[in-house]
Amino acid sequence: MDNLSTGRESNLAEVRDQIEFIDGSITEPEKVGAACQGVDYVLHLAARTSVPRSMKEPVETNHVNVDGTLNVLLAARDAKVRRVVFSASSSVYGETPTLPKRESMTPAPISPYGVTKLMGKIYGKLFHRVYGLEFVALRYFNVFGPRQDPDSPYSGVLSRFNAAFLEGREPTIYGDGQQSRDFTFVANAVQANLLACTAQNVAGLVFNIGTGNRYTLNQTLQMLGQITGRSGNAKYTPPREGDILHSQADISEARGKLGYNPRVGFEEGLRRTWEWFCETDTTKELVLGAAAGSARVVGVAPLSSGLSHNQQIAITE
Ligand code: UD2
Repeated sequence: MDNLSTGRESNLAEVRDQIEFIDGSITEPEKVGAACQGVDYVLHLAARTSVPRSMKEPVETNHVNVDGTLNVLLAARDAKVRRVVFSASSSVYGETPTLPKRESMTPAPISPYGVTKLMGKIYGKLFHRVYGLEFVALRYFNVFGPRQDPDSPYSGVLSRFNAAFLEGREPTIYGDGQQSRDFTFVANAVQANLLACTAQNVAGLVFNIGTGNRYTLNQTLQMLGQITGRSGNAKYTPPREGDILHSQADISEARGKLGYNPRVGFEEGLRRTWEWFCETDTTKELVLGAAAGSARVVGVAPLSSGLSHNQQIAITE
């Protein structure tokens, strides 16, 4: 179930004939209720992401992330699903200076987004205690990878960097670029989700899902420059409000209790992400992968058209 507020249905092309896709939002209780019928595990990844967006629009962020999560938990409880796996966030650690972050630290979010992710976990633990609904929270550390939508100013930084490199623009860095993140390739997050469904004796617990390393934005640009063979210059602008300086996960809990083992490191993940951006490059010509085999090219928009990546995709379908 997805309301496609980010991403697009064509991302599902490879598996589209093996799944049922429900176009809907977690803010619609009837749809969530229907989606939970006959289901064993709920992987709850729906959210209004972005720290700066939540600073601007806290009410909307709260509505989706808190009210929506409550809808999911109620529907899962009523449908007697076996377990809910919730996508929490490293943003709940806030400015706590200690690195790496451990699950035992007291959360201290510094953005409305971080607060909503903390609330989701608190609600889930409550549902486990009060209603016996099995619940596991995964605190992701900056997940990135192919298909991440680069088109919003609120998109994840690596999707924006990749898009800028592809289009020959200088990426924007908020601050001095010395802030660091434990960038986590999406395949690692998928692995964590699957393990969290079936691991024994973990209901009610929260786990950091990262790699245990961290890279600054400046280092990231340099690596992307090496991978792409293109210039890694950037435009520096003032830091964003609510931005955390450094983030790095201690993943020993997830290793020990879930059997989590991040197999794709940062550099390899960055390389795969860049390859995906190149394969789906709509700025020069349309290279439709096998995954989008049913799409029909009806026109090609050059970069000079000023159309966004999304609009360019739209004219191919
Ligand atoms: C937070 C969470 C992350 C996830 C995400 C969802 C932390 C540490 N991480 O990610 O786990 O929940 O929220 O939205 O709280 N930046 C630039 N240029 C750009 C875009 C971003 O310099 O074009 C900077 C930004 O100011 C920040 C860093 O890159 O310092 C990462 O930003 P982001 O929006 O990708 O993710 P972040 O860390 O807010």
